[in-house]
Amino acid sequence: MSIINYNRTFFLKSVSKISDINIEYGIEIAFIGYSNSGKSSAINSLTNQKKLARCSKTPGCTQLINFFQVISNFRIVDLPGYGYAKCPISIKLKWEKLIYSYLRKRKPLKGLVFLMDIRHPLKVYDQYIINIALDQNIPIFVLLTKCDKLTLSQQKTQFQIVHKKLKVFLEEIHVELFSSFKKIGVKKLQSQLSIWYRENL
Ligand SMILES: Nc1nc2c(ncn2[C@@H]2O[C@H](COP(=O)(O)OP(=O)(O)OP(=O)(O)O)[C@@H](O)[C@H]2O)c(=O)[nH]1
Ligand SMILES: [Mg+2]
Repeated sequence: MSIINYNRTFFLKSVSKISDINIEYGIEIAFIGYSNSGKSSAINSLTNQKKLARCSKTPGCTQLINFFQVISNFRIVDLPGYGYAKCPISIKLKWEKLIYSYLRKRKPLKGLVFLMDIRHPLKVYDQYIINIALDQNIPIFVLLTKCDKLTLSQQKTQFQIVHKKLKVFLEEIHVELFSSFKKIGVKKLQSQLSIWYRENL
């Protein structure tokens, strides 16, 4: 099976409310995870671009959903990260509402790339998101990000812990080690997105 060319992906729009999306056709894959988990970096690696999705060392309180177009009826979506401690509670609540309503209501959404820092997997919010995805029958592809921060044997241990825990909830689980810095797992991510795209055509 040929992989889609992701290199020509471009920024489409940002919205702060679901009702502003205004695109109801095509197929969408969203990147979700804690703030600072590496979502924007993963999108840049996927698309082989340096600054498509902005990456920051200091996670912020932005609450925008960013849409990128891969090809005419295929989009990737950078969801605002959750759990950033320094944001006021009012902003956190708004985030939750935005993310939850996106996951619950978004018809073109056909898959979630679920990112967790390999050093801190399966935190409280992660479990909420998994439950919503299960509830809505949205398939999940798990990336254990920043794996370059651990030794190979630590990576293996973390992988096994996550795999074992997720097996309890998910019938079909895909967990991959991922590093945007070392370009680990990028091909697997590209293949999975291509599979989801074709399955939903
Ligand atoms: N070591 C290492 N650091 C990474 C990797 N990917 C991202 N980072 C760093 O982690 C920080 C956060 O990365 P982002 O891609 O901005 O994370 P994000 O999930 O988009 O964050 P928010 O937009 O705040 O939700 C940045 O300082 C990145 O340089 C990786 O593969 N390895
Ligand atoms: Mg980001």
